[in-house]
Amino acid sequence: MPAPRTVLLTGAAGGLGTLMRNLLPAFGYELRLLDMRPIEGEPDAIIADLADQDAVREAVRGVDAIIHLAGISLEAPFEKILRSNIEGTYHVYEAARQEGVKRIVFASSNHAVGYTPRPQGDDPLIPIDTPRRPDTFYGLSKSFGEDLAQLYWDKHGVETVSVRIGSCFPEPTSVRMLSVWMSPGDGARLFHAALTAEDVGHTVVYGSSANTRLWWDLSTARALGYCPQDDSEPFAAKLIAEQGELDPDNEAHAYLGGHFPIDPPIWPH
Ligand code: NAI
Ligand code: 15L
Repeated sequence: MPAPRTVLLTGAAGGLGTLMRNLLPAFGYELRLLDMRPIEGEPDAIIADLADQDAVREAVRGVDAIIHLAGISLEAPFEKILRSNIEGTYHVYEAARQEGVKRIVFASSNHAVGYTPRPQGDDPLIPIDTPRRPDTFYGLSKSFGEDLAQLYWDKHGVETVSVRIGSCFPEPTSVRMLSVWMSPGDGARLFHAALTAEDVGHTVVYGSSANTRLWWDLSTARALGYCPQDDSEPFAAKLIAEQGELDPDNEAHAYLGGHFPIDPPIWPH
């Protein structure tokens, strides 16, 4: 597969989309941006809802690969998740099939496995083939996306790297995030590896930095050529002083998905 150059970035107006549209051009990509919201300073961005199948197909036409970030990024009523995350992701895959785009990087989430107990003490790291345990309708939609990716690989030869992203923000802001944080720089390195690795078929990886307090196994990401360069540990002392260590008796600290299984943050729109 020739290295992709032109890449459609869906969800480009969002938090992660904004970080990636600033970082990925340094790797040599020409980004085509799409979001349902306008993007300040980006007059050429495609403003389209993933519900509009024709608009999605037009947006995909002529690109070498897709980084699919668009969607509801927290818990929401099922009907909204269905429209943006389930039907919307189907529209992206169908457009890729119809337009001959052979590589997708799908923004899955740790919430596809959010009910998995977090490792404590000497527990082993959580493997990538741990059973799916979505913690919300949101997590369920990411589980669907991973299965959709598998179907489009097996049936149509569209390759995907599904990245179960931990928390990709400029800095970790909670003690849990010390374990699941992905620095923006490592996020860009992981997306670049996912775009350029050969013969990925459908590969599922966890998306995080090389955190000292890591909860999961990064080996499938490293096998793509991903070399994380960051670690959340420099933020640990301050966050622990403010918030305390994770409490084994607190249910909101018991699971990989943090408080999503107990008290999920709700999409505001
Ligand atoms: P965000 O909520 O900041 O951005 C999502 C973007 O998608 C928004 O700009 C929104 O307008 C757009 N969008 C939503 N529905 C759409 C639709 N139907 N059509 C077109 N555009 C639509 O979320 P964030 O943090 O940037 O996350 C991006 C992706 O990565 C999401 O799929 C999220 O589930 C996933 N993810 C992010 C994590 C993180 O730490 N930021 C962690 C795990 C997964
Ligand atoms: C996600 O999937 C969300 O999109 C993001 O906003 C964070 O809440 C992240 O998971 C997390 O688990 O911290």
